[in-house]
Amino acid sequence: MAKSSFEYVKKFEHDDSLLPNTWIVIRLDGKCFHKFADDHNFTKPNDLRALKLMNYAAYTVLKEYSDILLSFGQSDEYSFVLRKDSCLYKRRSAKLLTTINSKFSSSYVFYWNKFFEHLPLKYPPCFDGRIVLYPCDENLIDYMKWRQADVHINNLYNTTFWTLILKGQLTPVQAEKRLSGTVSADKNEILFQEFNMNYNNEPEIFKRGTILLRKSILHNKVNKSIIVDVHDDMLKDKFWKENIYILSVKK
Ligand code: DGT
Ligand code: MG
Ligand code: MG
Ligand code: MG
Ligand code: MG
Repeated sequence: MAKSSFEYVKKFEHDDSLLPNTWIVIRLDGKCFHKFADDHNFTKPNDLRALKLMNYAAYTVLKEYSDILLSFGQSDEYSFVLRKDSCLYKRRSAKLLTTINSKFSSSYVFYWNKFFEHLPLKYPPCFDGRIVLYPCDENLIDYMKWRQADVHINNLYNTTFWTLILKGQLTPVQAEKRLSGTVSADKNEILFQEFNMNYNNEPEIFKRGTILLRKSILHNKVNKSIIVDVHDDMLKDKFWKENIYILSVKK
């Protein structure tokens, strides 16, 4: 069939393929989830249903895209790490970001009721997304450590803040004042001395977020790859020593 005279418009599209042989990290984050959490009565500071829904939406993404080796989620965000040599969508940036975001977002809505049974979804949530490239393993590992360190800092603050309000009868303004200028050790002390709470005993999913990774298991004498969720400490070298194979898995 002859080309139409309109076809020249295709030349206006630009090549957005990502640099070869670099780690591709795609991070999604809920838009205005401060409000979304309030509108859907998420428990404070952590809502287990919401975290599990995020994990499940990410799981559907990993199931679909075998090039994702590892992912990490906390609060309203999820990061997906694609293999360095991935040729998925010819490494086209927009295609990767939009399809993965779309798969995640629609799964979040599709599986809402699986986790929030009788609570209706009041409006369609929205997630932003970005792609960051990391040239070496060290940068990628530091990225993962950075996101997990963020959970720790936020969760210790939020746990102490909401304990002061819910159990200590402080107003949010008073709680904020009480915590201003405090370091981690001070917050641990407040929880322990005033509320008999040992922060170390808080659920791992709250303190560390969730890592989704692929593990090979023997099933009926056949090697099978499964996706598992763990809450390990990525800030410790032990995690990377034990799991470094994830980064070098051959296609
Ligand atoms: P953004 O990302 O700039 O559009 O704005 P937000 O509001 O999404 O801010 P962000 O992403 O920095 O922080 C995540 C918000 O999500 C945080 O303010 C509280 C809310 N959130 C996330 N997980 C939970 C939860 O388990 N329980 C409650 N109550 N709120 C949560
Ligand atoms: Mg944000
Ligand atoms: Mg957000
Ligand atoms: Mg966020
Ligand atoms: Mg099409």
